Amino acid sequence: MPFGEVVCGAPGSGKSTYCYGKHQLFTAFQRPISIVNLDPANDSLPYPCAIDISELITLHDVMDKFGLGPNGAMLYCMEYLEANYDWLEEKLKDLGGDAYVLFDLPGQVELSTNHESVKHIVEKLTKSGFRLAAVHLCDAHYITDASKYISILLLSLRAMLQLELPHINVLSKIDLLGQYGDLEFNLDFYTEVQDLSYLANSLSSSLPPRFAALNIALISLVEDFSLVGFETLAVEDKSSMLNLTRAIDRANGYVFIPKPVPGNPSGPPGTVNAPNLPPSARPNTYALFSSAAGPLKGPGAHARDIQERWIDEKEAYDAFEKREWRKEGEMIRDAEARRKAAEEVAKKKEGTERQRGGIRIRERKDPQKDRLHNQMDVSEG
Ligand SMILES: Nc1nc2c(ncn2[C@@H]2O[C@H](COP(=O)(O)OP(=O)(O)O)[C@@H](O)[C@H]2O)c(=O)[nH]1
Ligand SMILES: [Mg+2]
Repeated sequence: MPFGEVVCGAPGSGKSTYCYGKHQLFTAFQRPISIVNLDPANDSLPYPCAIDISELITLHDVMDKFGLGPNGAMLYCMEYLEANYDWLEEKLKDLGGDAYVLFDLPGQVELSTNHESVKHIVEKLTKSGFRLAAVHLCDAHYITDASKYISILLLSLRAMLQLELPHINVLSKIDLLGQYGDLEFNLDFYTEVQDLSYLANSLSSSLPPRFAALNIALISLVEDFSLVGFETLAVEDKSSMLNLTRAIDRANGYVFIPKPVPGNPSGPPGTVNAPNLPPSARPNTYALFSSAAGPLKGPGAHARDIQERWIDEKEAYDAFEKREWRKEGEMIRDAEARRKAAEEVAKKKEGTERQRGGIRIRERKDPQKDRLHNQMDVSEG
């Protein structure tokens, strides 16, 4: 059963970097992963790409051929991909039934908010058996300004309603947030989208008074849907990537698939085999569902920890991590030196043994000669 993520968000929000980071993380964990580049304007891809839309169509070709600008050409490319979905389907089949696929989308927001082609492609993928989640990246610095925050809330909400997938909104580049000065509220206010009426004051101070009613209307629109919340991401931080991965695994259902255990096809340790019972009565189901639906635990799982790590105590944490990396580097260097020294000793020992073995062979070589020697000794004596 193939799983996947539709990675969308504005240009520069970090989509391609996230795909590359996830590829590195999953490769280290030996989890399957393939990346499909669906951005025909992506000239230099940072990640190893399994399927590249530029084999089908490129932005430059469309611009040259039809005299379109970059935005029009991008819409044409997506419509062309939709019309030639068979091409994508064939290539995806080659990745196998257990593939985990990241779809790196172009940055034009209208593709995931109002244009229909991406929506139709996603529908076709879902029909063909893909379990997908949308991962919508928004640059975290937008939360430093109330009106920009409202605009990313609306954008995220619109993408959720348009794509109709399990949806994870992400504040990306959270490691840079400390650079933009103090936040008006704690980070969890923004990630959990708490009582937005607190923003009304900030909004009315930065906009003319005639917008006050509109601001209130926008705020209550977001609150009425009560759909938007944010995870956070600093792509180079392992625990941040792991927390996001757990949230996405829950959204697309990957967490419900027991991990294969080498040599044990019946499942992970402790699995009780009861295939004849209905699914809801199988003894493993409760454990599986309660761990999948329970709260996320571990370092950096809560917005308070993230605020401490990246905003309040960033310098102290950075210095601590540097010290830990240095220690780890020294340990690796020491271990390498010890390994080399042990190799040298083993080599020397092997050399001496070979020498000794050679003497023994010479000693044993000619017993007849020895007997003659002995006889000569006896006769001389
Ligand atoms: N500091 C920081 N920079 C990031 C992060 N993610 C992406 N970037 C940078 O943001 C820029 C745009 O990223 P890119 O992946 O090309 O964005 P895309 O247009 O959405 O694909 C690049 O310079 C990345 O190095 C992050 O988590 N932290
Ligand atoms: Mg990109």
